[in-house]
Amino acid sequence: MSEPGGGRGFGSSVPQRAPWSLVAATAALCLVSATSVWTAGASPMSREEKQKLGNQVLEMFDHAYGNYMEHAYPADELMPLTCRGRVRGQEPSRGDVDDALGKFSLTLIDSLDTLVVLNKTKEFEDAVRKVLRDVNLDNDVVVSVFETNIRVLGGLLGGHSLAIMLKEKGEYMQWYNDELLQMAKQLGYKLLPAFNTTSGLPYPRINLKFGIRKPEARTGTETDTCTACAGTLILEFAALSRFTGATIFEEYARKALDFLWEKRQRSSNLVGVTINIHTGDWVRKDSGVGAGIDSYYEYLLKAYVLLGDDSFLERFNTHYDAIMRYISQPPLLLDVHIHKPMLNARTWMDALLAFFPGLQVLKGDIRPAIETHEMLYQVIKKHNFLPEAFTTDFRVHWAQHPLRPEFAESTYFLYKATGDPYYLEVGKTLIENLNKYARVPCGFAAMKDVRTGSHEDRMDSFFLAEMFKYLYLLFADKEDVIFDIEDYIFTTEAHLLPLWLSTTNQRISKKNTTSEYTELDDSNFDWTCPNTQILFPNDPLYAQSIREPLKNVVDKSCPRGIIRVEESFRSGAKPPLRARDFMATNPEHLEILKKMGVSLIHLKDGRVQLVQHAIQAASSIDAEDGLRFMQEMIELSSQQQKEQQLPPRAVQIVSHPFFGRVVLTAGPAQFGLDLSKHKETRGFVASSKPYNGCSELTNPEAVMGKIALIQRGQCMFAEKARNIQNAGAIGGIVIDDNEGSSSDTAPLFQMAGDGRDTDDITIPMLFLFSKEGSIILDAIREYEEVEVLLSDKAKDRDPEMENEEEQPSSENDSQNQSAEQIASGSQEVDLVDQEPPEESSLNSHPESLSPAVTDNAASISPSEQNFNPTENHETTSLDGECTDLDNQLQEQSETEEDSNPNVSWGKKVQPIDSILADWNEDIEAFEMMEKDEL
Ligand code: DMJ
Repeated sequence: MSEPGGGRGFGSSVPQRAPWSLVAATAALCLVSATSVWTAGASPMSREEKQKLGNQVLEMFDHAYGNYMEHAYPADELMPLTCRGRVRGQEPSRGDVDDALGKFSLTLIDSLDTLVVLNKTKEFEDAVRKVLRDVNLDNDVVVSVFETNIRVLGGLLGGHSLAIMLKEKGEYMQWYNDELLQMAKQLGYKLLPAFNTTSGLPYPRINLKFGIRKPEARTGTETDTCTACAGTLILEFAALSRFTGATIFEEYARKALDFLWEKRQRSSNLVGVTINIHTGDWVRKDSGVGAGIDSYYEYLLKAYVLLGDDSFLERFNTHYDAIMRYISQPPLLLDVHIHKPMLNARTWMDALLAFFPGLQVLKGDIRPAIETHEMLYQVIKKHNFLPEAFTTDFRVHWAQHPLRPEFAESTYFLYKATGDPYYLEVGKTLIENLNKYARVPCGFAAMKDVRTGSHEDRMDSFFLAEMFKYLYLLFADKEDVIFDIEDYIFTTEAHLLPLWLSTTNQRISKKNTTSEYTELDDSNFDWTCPNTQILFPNDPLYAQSIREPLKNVVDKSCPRGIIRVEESFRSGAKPPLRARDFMATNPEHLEILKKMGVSLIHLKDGRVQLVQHAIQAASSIDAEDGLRFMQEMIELSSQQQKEQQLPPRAVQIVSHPFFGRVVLTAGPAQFGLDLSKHKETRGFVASSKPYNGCSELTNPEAVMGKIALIQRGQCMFAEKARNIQNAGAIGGIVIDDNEGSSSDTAPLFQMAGDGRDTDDITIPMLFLFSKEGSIILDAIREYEEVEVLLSDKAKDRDPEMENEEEQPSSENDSQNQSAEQIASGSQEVDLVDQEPPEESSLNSHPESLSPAVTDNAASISPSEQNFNPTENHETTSLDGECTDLDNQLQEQSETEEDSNPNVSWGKKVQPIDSILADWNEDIEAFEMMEKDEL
């Protein structure tokens, strides 16, 4: 084994023509000199302030890690709202998301190298001992191969890398004898059976104890996997091979990569999102840089950096060229079809693509990195966090945010590349938002809905593995980290692997499939990490000058079609037809439709269906206009649909020790006080008697002036509301009687009236699923007096209290003070009013996406015809079956109380198969994100 730090370069395989490739090793190296050339722009941040922010990150990490260790360990993850461990099988299943959990103390392993980066060497030593003592890798549990590789194998290898570094320094870890590496090897062998396919692509899941296929394994029947799932193994597997000398791991990972490369779409050089692991056929042919593909690209470039193997760079550059040609529309990155790469596959972006600017820095392509990062930052400024998906005109498409680190990662790399203090300010905002909106007494909670500020009982392990590393390193000077970070490369989970591995145990036979297809010349290297002098030719304001034109890109966004309209106006050409202007009775419009390949089908029931066949368009420009028109039509219709729905509401616990920190997602009512129009209602809670609220209350004195808690069931919602209102309650919260139900696992719905006039109900009523409701009930048991705020969006806490709580006066204070102690400083919370949410739509669950549009045509066409736009494929009938989505919605409305036809999201909606097909594509994409990548 080479000496750490002994072989910083790439070994002899690095070509002479790329002397700069040494600086490509990490992004930090890429533009080191840029820091010193910076002279103006955003005000520089003082060393003191950077240190203060660094200390704040340390305190936040302690809060997250300390609560995990105290309340969750040895469970895989912390549930920060209920303050306990998430143990698979003991909580309601969240579906594929749970495949990351293998009963192997995931968060502890994922946090190992973070402890060293954050200079917590003593804690690292303790943590390693715990892993060696407690962690069992032989559980009868089916886990995701991808997640287990990046989080657990990567975590063990990152821990090992830093353990040997510390041991060599001579102070800590003197007892360490490669035990983490032995565990990593054991895990590596456990994952190998997944590769037993003819293609060499791994099965997506494996049973840690029984492997694949055997009946006991309960897995091995899958046929598809995502590209990132099959293509994100090489760093960990190669490191394992090189650390141990067992070449099989690197060989298997290379074989999977070789197969993906072979299968790329040859004319576009793009890959799809999902591939059949047996046949190699693309199952999903859309292609972007976010969910499902992201880290495949990342690993090609980083494999080159770590292993010094040209073929990886060649492949990366070939793909990168295609990405920049088809997917990159700065500042946007939009999915396309691999066979028709000029056509966008969707009109929204997902949050996972936020890692891409960081990768572009490593590549050395700074301009588009700055542009995309700036766009993402503006979305964050609007919603405090990056929603899981947002549209091209920056509306929230999927409102969840599980504290993902990708944006922090890109911010760190851009700062290293540009030295522009603007990126420090960005990091500061991220820290503030995390403390303000995600911090709860027992850790940090994911956002269930960035618009309402409501929480989810979830703190994913990647939050500790990645977020704190990148934030800490952003503010750290070289001397703040006890080793040289530039000797390591970050895996996709931010685990650290030493660059000296490039020259160790290079016994793998390399099959260079690349040159069969790509003619290599110097241009293949053109983009990669050029010299800093070329990037910043004496222009210290480089980054700022790129951001400037994008200053208001989000606030003043106009749909892309509008840009085209303006362009055509300037050029004198006729502007393309906009969906909102379309009238089915206007012959000129019908003519334009025809040119765009869009046909109009009059259905028997009087409705009209739109179908586009790009091939029938008069020209490729008309085909593009047609596609845009169809997309606009879908968006317009769904937007109108959403506008008819009530958005979710928030129940915020404001009394001690919560002080507004815990926010629960609540369903609204179609009757009673409308919280979006009125001020929020605040009050102490009291359980009604009878608890179901179905008859006159026997404890009016207890609920008088309070917010009554009532159990769901046995009578109509409106009846419950009348009974508690008559008893003097100022509001009501209906708690689901279905034990274990949660808005994590069930689509939210709105409570309907009882078919009678409900104007007499004047108090606000909200609905909580059982799990969210029990957080309030538990709080009553523990603290007796529990005060809540019912509103349309969680409100800020009192700024004074916030200062006391979140700006620790010294590092020691901050690290020793528990959140509860901090919070108990003030009982009086003066809540600040906020603007109502900007979107009136609700999509906190993919299932709640409203699928159809049919009743809204009046605003589009005076003829009150209904439109059924479909994208680019044939559709013949409107009478398609309801999809699962509709069935789920339907189910939600079939309870005894909610018999009103308007009760559940989208129930008013008439299903149309072609619209559903489009929405289903979105939903599938979301599901895939959950399934394959967290
Ligand atoms: C992490 O587990 C990894 O970064 C992965 O590649 C994608 N997403 C999550 C965090 O969002």
